[in-house]
Amino acid sequence: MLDQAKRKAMLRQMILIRAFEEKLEELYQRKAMFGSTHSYRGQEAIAVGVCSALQATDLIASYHRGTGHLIAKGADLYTLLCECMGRADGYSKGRGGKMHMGDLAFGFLGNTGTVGGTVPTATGAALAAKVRGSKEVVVSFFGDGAANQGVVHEAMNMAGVWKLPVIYVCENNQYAMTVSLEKSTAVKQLSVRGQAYGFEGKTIDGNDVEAVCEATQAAAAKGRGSGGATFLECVTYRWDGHFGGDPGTGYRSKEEVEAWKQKCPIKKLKEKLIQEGHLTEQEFAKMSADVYAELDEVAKRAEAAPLPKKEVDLSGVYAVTEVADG
Ligand SMILES: Cc1ncc(C[n+]2csc(CCOP(=O)(O)OP(=O)(O)O)c2C)c(N)n1
Ligand SMILES: [Mg+2]
Repeated sequence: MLDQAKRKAMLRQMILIRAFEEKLEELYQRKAMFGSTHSYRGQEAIAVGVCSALQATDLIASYHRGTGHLIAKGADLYTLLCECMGRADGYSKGRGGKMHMGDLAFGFLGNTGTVGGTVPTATGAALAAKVRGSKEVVVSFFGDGAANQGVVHEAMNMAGVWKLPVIYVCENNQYAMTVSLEKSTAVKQLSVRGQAYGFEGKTIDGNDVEAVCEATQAAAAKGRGSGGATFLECVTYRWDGHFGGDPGTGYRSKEEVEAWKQKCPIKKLKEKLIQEGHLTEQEFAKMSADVYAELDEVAKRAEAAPLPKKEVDLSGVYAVTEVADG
């Protein structure tokens, strides 16, 4: 059982991630974003549950729907928002946008728009951790669509053979763009993908932040041990369209979306805490109001931040190295 302070911190962080996505949507609508948005609303329990089970030195790798992972792992909100808005103070100096960031200072290996692209990166980092004899664990976040990419299978096979300390967190939000899981995948549970490569695969409720945290704690303890990899299929739903310009209709019914909204991860934990007497409606309202107000302040600062200068376009792209002759 998680302690009450931790449960409340998880609730606050889920609200923060939701508020952040809503802020991005607002910025996108008034063309203040650099590139597109890929909302994480509805999936917050996965980023928060997983990252709250990790240590600061553990690493994560993410994908296009990645702002929740960044926030949960400890990104600075101002630097993150600046990057989303193409500002010079962003994690990639405003040159990458929300899909292309990385900062090892808080264990963030990076994200990319190439579906499945960071799964081998995470697996390689797990191999490095094993070779160095460190006790780091690496989490690889990806979607149900990515689970069908070739590189994902190649990486998982290596992790199985070499017993690497990696946790594959597959966020099964039921769709890859407009394609439902049942149209793209013959198996009912993606967790069998773990068993196929010789390690444990589990399907869990991805909207239950405590269940996600506990499953990750167990997988991390095993990885540190190094009993090898784990595949966690977290079943969830994306509330919004695939990206900012997609109304999310046409390929799914209103009833389906509504039914999943009833299983809101924030509502789930909030109601549990209230029922158990650890939280009141007033405390929850204050927590939410504080988070939204904090984010408004950060957004004001980010909007006033400078754009990148042309002269620094290539900085950080090339490294000067000594190359031996011959
Ligand atoms: C290699 C590659 N193929 C196709 C695309 C186009 N694309 C972008 S997102 C996406 C769907 C990914 O679905 P999933 O992995 O389930 O993640 P979700 O968007 O649902 O979070 C596709 C096909 C891409 N960006 N990269
Ligand atoms: Mg998906």
